Amino acid sequence: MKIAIMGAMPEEIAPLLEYFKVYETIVYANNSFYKTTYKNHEIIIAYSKIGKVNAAITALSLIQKFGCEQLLFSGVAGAISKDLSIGDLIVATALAQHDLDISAFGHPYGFVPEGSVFEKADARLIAIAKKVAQEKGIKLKEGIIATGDQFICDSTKKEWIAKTFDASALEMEGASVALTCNALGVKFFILRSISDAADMDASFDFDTFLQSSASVSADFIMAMVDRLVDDQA
Ligand code: 4EH
Repeated sequence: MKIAIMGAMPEEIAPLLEYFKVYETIVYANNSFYKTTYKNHEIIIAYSKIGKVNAAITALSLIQKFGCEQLLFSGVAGAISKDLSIGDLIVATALAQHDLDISAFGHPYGFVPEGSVFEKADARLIAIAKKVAQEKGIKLKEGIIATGDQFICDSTKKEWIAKTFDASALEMEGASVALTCNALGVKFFILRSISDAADMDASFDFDTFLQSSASVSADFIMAMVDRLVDDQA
């Protein structure tokens, strides 16, 4: 089985590259892809660069160019839900684009014709994650993640996203990865560890906690990968 592990920023995949140590670098579509073998399975790791378009290009490359059959996203997010603190983990049950707006024509926020507001994540991968979390005694929250091409550092904007999409966390790539994977029938899993609360302190908190929260997410992804390859064996 070929597994893709994707992040948006170098910091989000650095712990994974460190874990695997030996990998081949392949340049494609103005991006680097890192190919490694783990317990007889091929794993391709990449960071997309920030934002929905970059993330869609990378997800599509991982699927169409590299033939990945499952995609795991690892990274950080801004918290919306009050029970998410810095370093906590959230897995997306569904994702929406909070900055997609043709409401002028009577459509709901996040909706375009022939699309849907929410892209659902794979139930089996979420169930595996819950099992892994339980076994390791790790707190793992499930919820809706809202995605948009904006770093949110404003409580009013955050509250609007919270109530419009019933979202628990927000970031800048997940929904476009979800849309890409669902369009191509590839199972995906979006995991984020909290780096900030998307409020007036967000940019400071983000800089402070990016590395540590990215590591929390990457560690959990590695536990997931172990489970996925063991299930296949
Ligand atoms: O990839 C972008 C990064 C911030 S922008 C989205 N990531 C981190 C998740 C995230 C986030 N997204 C929106 C964490 N907190 C968020 C928030 N709003 N409050 C960035 C940061 N540093 C350097 C360059 N770009």
